[in-house]
Amino acid sequence: LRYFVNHRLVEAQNGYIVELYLDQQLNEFSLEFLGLLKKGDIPQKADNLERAVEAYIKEKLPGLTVKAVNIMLGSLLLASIPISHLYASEKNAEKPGSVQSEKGGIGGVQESEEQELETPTPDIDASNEQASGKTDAELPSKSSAVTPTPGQPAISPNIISNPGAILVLVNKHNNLPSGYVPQNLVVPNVSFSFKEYDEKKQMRKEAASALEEMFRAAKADGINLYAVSGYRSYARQEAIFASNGRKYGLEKANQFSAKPGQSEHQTGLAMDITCTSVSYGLTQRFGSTKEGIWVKENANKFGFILRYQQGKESITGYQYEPWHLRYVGKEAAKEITERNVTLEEYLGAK
Ligand code: DAL
Ligand code: ZN
Repeated sequence: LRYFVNHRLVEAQNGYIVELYLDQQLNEFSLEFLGLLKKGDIPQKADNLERAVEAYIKEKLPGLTVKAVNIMLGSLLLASIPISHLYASEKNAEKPGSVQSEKGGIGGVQESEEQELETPTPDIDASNEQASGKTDAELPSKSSAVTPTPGQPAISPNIISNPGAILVLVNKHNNLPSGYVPQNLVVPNVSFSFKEYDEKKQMRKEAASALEEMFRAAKADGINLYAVSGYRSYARQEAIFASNGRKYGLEKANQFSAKPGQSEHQTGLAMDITCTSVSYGLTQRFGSTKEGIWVKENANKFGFILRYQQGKESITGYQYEPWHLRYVGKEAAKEITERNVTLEEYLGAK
């Protein structure tokens, strides 16, 4: 039984309060069963709930420093669980092999399966993990075309004041506020490389509709596309970048993986896509498949651009990513594509 369908992060001192949204279909009986309707009974009578909370955070928010968890039913706050309760039960569980994270958050107690899958074997030879479509991994290419620390700000980056704008520029110079969560996130009705619900299936409504339109048009042309990874929270990006940093070193990692606040995925306007012939991987080989070529030629008609182009690494700050689509609206997408410029150049900004 999946109790929680979504979450929201609220920044707190030295960590986050995680609001976990219960499935609205849970009825009074099940809430009572969970111990939620009896205030004061937590945590003694809510073991099930706590296990569900722990599992959710480990899976969706690995590495996050969690200060407290609020259980929500719609906008109703049903219970607030301080982290000490959850962590105490984790310790008592005596799981062999568990390692306490440096940050002390419950999410970091043991790296989740997904976390480990963020960094499979680079690029070629898509691993089984990639084929399962579970990974967010945007991987380093074998020979990186990115010169040392391109696109790095000499001074501290700007904090973006209009994070909700469709033409928002997010890069190494211009960072999203850590607490920014886009409005109107929905799961586009398209094929994904994996089945189960995940936060990363979401995009902002307007981008999701455009993606649906594009996938339909592709299919009509005999091109089958699969979505892999859309919206990512600041915390998720933090965990992904940390994982890539450990594996590849920070400088190399930052050539293909954004630091938290620097990823377009946090806007809900980006989606990574793939196809079967590259085993659902996010690899530069996608660019030479018939699907990748179709996307390069047609994405702009639906309001998308290929954000990280070959030869533009010193402007974008990232290696070539033929799989990373960014929604900018039809007008801008057309001009950007026709002029063969980056979003930075189009906006006349760094
Ligand atoms: N791979 C892109 C740059 C990201 O991590 O957002
Ligand atoms: Zn991407």
